[in-house]
Amino acid sequence: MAAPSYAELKQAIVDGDVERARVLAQAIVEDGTDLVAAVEHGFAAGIRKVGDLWEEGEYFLPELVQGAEAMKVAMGIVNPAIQRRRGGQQSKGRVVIGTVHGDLHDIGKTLVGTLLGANGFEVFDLGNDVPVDAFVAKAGEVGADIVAASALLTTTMPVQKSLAEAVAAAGFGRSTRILIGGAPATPAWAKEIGAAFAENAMRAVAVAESLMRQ
Ligand code: B12
Repeated sequence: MAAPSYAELKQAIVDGDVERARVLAQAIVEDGTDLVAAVEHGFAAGIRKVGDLWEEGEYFLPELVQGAEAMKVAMGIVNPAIQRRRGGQQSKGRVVIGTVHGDLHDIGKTLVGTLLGANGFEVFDLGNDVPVDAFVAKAGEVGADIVAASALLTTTMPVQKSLAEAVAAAGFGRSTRILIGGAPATPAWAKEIGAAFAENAMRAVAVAESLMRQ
């Protein structure tokens, strides 16, 4: 199979074609493609397009769910390969990441975890609908430098605040920083709850690196 183009990767997600997404993801893992670029310009561009089509009323729930499923399958193949390629590279820091309790949106969070991992962070991804206690327990267990929390619903944003409070109260031996994101989160909200903020996965890497320097 010739190396898939970014446009083909994007289209598989827009079409919600799970099988095609699987085949293309396997192909780029095997042919040595730059996986981070392929995720950003291919698969992630596809899911952003699906989001736009949904907002414009062109796509309905079945297409949305199907696009999300194709994205999940692709990332399930690409993510471990990114980690493997990183190999024994020294860790820039430990990040515990998840989507907060009550919130099932995990695509953006997974992208953030992927890019952090690809850029030298050790990432512990707890998935979605993660209770505050589970974040805190994992952060304590692995000695997290950063706890990163995603929320896509205005109704679940307050859980980011509860998490920031719980991490502060946990009394870890060193300062563990909170990093938040997700469509409704803003710099003002982050400031209010004492967290750092990044609006997308690329910025999350830069912000995490600057948190490690502080
Ligand atoms: C896909 C999707 C779904 C899928 C989720 C599939 C999945 N596995 O994630 C499904 C169909 C399941 C779904 C369900 C629902 N959804 Co929905 N969904 C979306 C949609 C269209 C796209 C989200 C997405 O994946 N975007 C692509 C990713 C790449 O972008 P992102 O998530 O924003 O992430 C980027 C940044 O925000 C940031 N980021 C994200 N997380 C983090 C974390 C950190 C630490 C950092 C630093 C950065 C960061 O970086 C990411 C990468 O660049 C959005 C609309 C939208 N445009 O956002 C609605 C949206 C979020 N959903 C919405 C709603 C209402 C729902 C439902 C309640 C619908 C319903 N009535 O059942 C349910 C909620 C279920 C639940 N309890 O969570 C609303 C939320 C409105 C609100 N203000 O609260 C939105 C905004 C749609 C709308 N306009 O009405 N949804």
